[in-house]
Amino acid sequence: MTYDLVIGDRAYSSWSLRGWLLFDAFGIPVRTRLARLYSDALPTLLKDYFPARTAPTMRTPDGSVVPETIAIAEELATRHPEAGIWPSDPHARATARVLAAEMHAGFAALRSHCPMNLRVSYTDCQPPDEVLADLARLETLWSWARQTTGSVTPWLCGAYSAADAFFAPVATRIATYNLPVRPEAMLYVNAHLAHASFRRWRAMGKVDGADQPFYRRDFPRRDWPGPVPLPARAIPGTDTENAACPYSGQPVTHALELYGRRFGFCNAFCRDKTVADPEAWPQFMALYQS
Ligand SMILES: N[C@@H](CCC(=O)N[C@@H](CS)C(=O)NCC(=O)O)C(=O)O
Repeated sequence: MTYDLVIGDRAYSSWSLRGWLLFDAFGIPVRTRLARLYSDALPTLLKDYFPARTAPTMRTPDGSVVPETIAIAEELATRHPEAGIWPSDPHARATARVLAAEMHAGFAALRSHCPMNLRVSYTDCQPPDEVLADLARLETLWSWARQTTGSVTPWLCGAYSAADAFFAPVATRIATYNLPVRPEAMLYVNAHLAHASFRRWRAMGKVDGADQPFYRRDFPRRDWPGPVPLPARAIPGTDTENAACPYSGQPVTHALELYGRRFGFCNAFCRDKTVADPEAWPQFMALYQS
C-alpha cells in the first residue's frame, strides 16, 4: 500500500503541483490519479474520497482521506519526520509555516488574473495594480524569510521545504506572465524552474492532455524562461538501444531519438514526458549516459 493523490491537469492545477511536490521533492512514493479539470471527471473520481471536493486530495496507506494542501503537508510531515518537509530548526520551521499559511489563504488577485499555465510564456500580461500589490507582498515575505532564517541556499528557509513547494506555482506564474519582480526574487523563481521535481511535473504537464480553453490568453508569447530541454523527438518503431523501458522494465513499445541515438519506453506517456525534458528523468539519463 502507498499513498494515492488525486490531481488535476498538471499544466494548470497549481494546487495539485503543490500537493505532488510534497511527495516528489521529499522522496515519499505516491500513486497519482489524474482527473481533467472543467469536466465531470474530478467530481466523479472524488466520490471515492468523501468529503473532498478539490484536487489535490490524498488517501493515506491506512485509508485516511486528506483534501486541502496545507493539511496534506502537515499530515505528511507528521508521518515522515525524516523527510524534512518542514525545517528542523524551530525558528526556520515557524517561518516556513507562516509562508505556507499565507500562500494557502491569500494572493487572490495574482491567482485569478494569472492562472498557472505551464505550457506557455508571455512577454507581458498588463498586470493590474492588485496583482502588483500581491507581487510586492511576495517580495516582502521572501526577503523577510531569508533574513530571519539566514538561508544561504536558493530556498527561503534553508533546505527546500513545504514553504518552497507552496510558492512553486507562484514562481511559474512569474515565468509564464513575465511579471515584474526584483533580481533577488527572480533568482528564487529561476531556482524553481530548474528544480528537478518541478521539471518532471512540467514535462508531464506539457504532454498529459489537450490545452484547456479556460487558460488561453492572447498576450504575445516568448520562449519558456527556464532550462532549455535537450532536443529529443518522438519517432516511430521500436528499433532502440534498450529492450526494456528505463522506468518499468517492460518491453519497449514507443521510441525517441536524441542526438542520433534511439531509446525506448513501454508506453506513449513515458516516452512523451521524456521527450519534453530528458534531463528531468534520472532513470532515462542513467540509460543515456551508460
Ligand atoms: N484550498 C484547496 C484548493 C484546491 C483547489 O482549488 N483545487 C482546484 C484545482 S487547482 C480544484 O480542484 N478545482 C476544481 C473545483 O473547484 O471544482 C487546497 O489547498 O488544496
